[in-house]
Amino acid sequence: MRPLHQLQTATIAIFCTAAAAKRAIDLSTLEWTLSSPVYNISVPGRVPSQVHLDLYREGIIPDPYFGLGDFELRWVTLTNWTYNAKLDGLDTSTNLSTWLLFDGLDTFTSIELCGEYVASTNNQFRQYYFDVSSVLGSCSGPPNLSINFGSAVNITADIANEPGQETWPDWVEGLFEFPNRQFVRKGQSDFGWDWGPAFAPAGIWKPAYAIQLPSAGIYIRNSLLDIYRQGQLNNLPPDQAAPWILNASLDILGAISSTATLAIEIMDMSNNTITSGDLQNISTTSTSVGGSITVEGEACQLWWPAGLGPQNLYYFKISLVDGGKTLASVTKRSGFRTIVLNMTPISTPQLSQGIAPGNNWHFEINGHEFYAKGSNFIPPDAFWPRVTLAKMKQLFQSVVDGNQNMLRVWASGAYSPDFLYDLADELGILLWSEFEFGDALYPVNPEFLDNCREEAEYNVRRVNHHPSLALWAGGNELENLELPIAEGADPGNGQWRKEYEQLFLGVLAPAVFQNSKSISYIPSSTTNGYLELNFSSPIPIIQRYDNVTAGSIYGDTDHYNYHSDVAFNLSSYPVGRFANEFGFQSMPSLQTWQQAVLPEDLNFNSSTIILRNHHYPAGGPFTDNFHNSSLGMGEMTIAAELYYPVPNIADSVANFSAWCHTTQIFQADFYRSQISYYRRGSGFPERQLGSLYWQLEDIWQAPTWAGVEYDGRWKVLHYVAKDIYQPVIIASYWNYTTGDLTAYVTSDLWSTASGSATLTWYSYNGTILAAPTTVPFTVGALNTTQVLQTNTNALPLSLKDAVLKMNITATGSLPNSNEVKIFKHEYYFHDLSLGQVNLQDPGLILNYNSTTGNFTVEAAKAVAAWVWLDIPAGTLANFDENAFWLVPSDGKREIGVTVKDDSIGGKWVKGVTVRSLWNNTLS
Ligand code: BMA
Repeated sequence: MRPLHQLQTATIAIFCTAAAAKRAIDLSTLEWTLSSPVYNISVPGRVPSQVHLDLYREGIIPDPYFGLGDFELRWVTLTNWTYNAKLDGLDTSTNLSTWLLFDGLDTFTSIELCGEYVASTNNQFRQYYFDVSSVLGSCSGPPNLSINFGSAVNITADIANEPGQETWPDWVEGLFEFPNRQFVRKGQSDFGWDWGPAFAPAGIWKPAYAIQLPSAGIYIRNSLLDIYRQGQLNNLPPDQAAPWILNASLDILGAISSTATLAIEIMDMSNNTITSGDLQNISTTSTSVGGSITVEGEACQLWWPAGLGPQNLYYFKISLVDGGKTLASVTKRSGFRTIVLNMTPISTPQLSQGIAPGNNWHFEINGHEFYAKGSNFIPPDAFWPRVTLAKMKQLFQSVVDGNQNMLRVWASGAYSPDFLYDLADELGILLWSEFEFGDALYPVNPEFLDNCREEAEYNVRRVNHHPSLALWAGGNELENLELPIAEGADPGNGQWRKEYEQLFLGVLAPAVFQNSKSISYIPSSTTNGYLELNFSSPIPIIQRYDNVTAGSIYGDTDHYNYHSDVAFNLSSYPVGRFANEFGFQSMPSLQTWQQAVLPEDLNFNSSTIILRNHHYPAGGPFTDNFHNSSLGMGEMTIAAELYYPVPNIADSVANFSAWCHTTQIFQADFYRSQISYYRRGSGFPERQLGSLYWQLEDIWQAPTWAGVEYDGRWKVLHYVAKDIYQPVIIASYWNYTTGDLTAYVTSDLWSTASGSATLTWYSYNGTILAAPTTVPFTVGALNTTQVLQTNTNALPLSLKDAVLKMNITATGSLPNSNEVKIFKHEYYFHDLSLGQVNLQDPGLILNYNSTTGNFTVEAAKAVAAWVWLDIPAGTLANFDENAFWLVPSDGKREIGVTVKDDSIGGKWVKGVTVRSLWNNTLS
């Protein structure tokens, strides 16, 4: 048993020294009171926190995540709350300026100091700062700071009802629990989503400070570091031989003198200076100062994503200097890399390689094409202030352990905190990041657009230095879903597209392009890319939309089909350059349900369980292909019944658990089928170079698309994705209508790999039906090669009785490594429905070896389908592999385990059980 791999010491990526700042009071140190006069509640509050968290801690409300808390606690959401504290510790003796600085207020507030109104806020994602010197000057008695939070649900309803307010055609706003989310700059999924609860929380959700400055004092409130190749332009592959340009700027409180300059020092991780110098081309405004410097490449090692090379990082100390004196400085940890989303037209050389015409749509790291393997990251909790570094380390370690190198940080939660980017920098996880707009169209009045601009600039500047930052996208499913709905409802009306472009090309694109040359931007997560990219135009991007030529391929794809009868019909999958989301729901494990519902609710028909599934019937224009009209519960049940023997176990809890597990098997199998299909596309005319499934993890305990449950437990999906995301894989591709069956070896290595595939037909009783066939193969870099072609109608066997085991051994090298490695993978081809085949008792034997800390499992009697080792409640651990098939001739398979959280001193080992699909047939 191994302890969880230790990450590098968590770094504080940003050290701020504000030499001349007199005082910075952390508002979390004050004694806060949270109150509601309406409900006559007054309890201690915290910063950073949210109302629900404080009420729960103080015993006023039960655990919001338990049972139907999502519905029962709406009274908390529908009222106003006040956070109040005495602002102790201020220096009132001298002539200082005093500022209140909030890194995040959620969301509608009215702020008062000393009983005097200071300001109102209406954007969860902005940093707010207010000069309160004059208010303090006239303060009688101890300064009282009071922040009143209005109900976001009520206020957005009022905004929606304002005379002349914008409206959209039906179904444009993806509606979940509370309507009108498009009118507020707040986490859109706070209003409910199809995988999450609707708490619409309120509170001072990020750190806050009172800053006191002498007249020449400076406080750095935000900063930008952009590292790019000389001559680089966004969205275009740069010259990898060009020197690096470092562009830095500081956003400050206080006054910047016109003689101030900037200096930079680059240090390695042991704080040894590598190079230093003064920034050139200094430009100063009243709120910021910036400049740039050229750095020759040799001094610095490149940063690579996981599996593609090392994650080299450096410290960059940027100092504001005047008259030989350092006024303030900030140290950021960053790295040298270029990452580009290449959407250029397919070139003549590419056409001659067999790539279909149209446009590219793939990422390039340091000038190399690579296969992006990953998933979509949603908010890890409905209440961000309780998301801990420890929990995120576990989750991101699972990402890397799962052979993933990219996450799409989905558009309708909150901008990720720096510590998440820090972890991603260390672990090599690319974060395709999105502005928080999704599944709706948005207002375009000047106030709203200004608010969005402030939000975008702050966040672009805050996170730009992270080498893990891979892309900015304007929002989720706008061009493939919301615009077509609006335009379909109102054909010929150009208003919707014009408004869309105002926000996503007119406001958000410049927020990226004016602050960063290193990051690409797309307006919508799913998109056909641009028709034209011209940086001398005021708006550099002209979008392609549906301006397409038949036979050409342009963009990325989004695929949801809840008709599970076609789940394994390969022709139902989209052909594109990159799959940015696709998925299906499954139930969480019994162990997870036990955290959130009463014992009597542990059954499929429990209304608590059903009501925690928020994948409701949606209706609207996409009822048929996007949202089946049955509930999510029905979709999962139908799929389980179609493809597997369904459990009918006398013990009702065991039966429920087996059902939950069976829905997970279908989910994982469906995703595996798509992932192998997309990956094979790397060697097909579509030159497909990415698979990000929906969704990495859960926000709470519920039936969702996640592969990792709320507490970090891996579902079947995460194991299966880990398997199919290995660098060199074999998979079968079956047209079950014609019987055509092929198998391909696909590799995402950057050099050729070669080896052999062994194909063996087994009877379900475990006997070998025919001598194995061995097929040698060579598979090129980022390519695929066929190792089997047959037709199942011509086989001298019945798929009811026979299963094909395919396994490969290949030698090759990982990118940026000369070490020769052996890659192994196996895959079973079987009949469409395992409910119809001749499954038999596999005679599974599970053992634990206390010397090695490993488990062994064998199928002593017959073929075992979907072998599953189950960890009891209370321990967070994952096996090296799980959810695999075994045949008796495999003998004992040894399985390592990584323990992440064990509160019972290893006793859980005795509680591990093993099952396979055969168990579903037992009563
Ligand atoms: C897409 C995503 C999410 C959603 C998921 C499942 O629509 O972008 O908005 O949660 O599919 O329906």
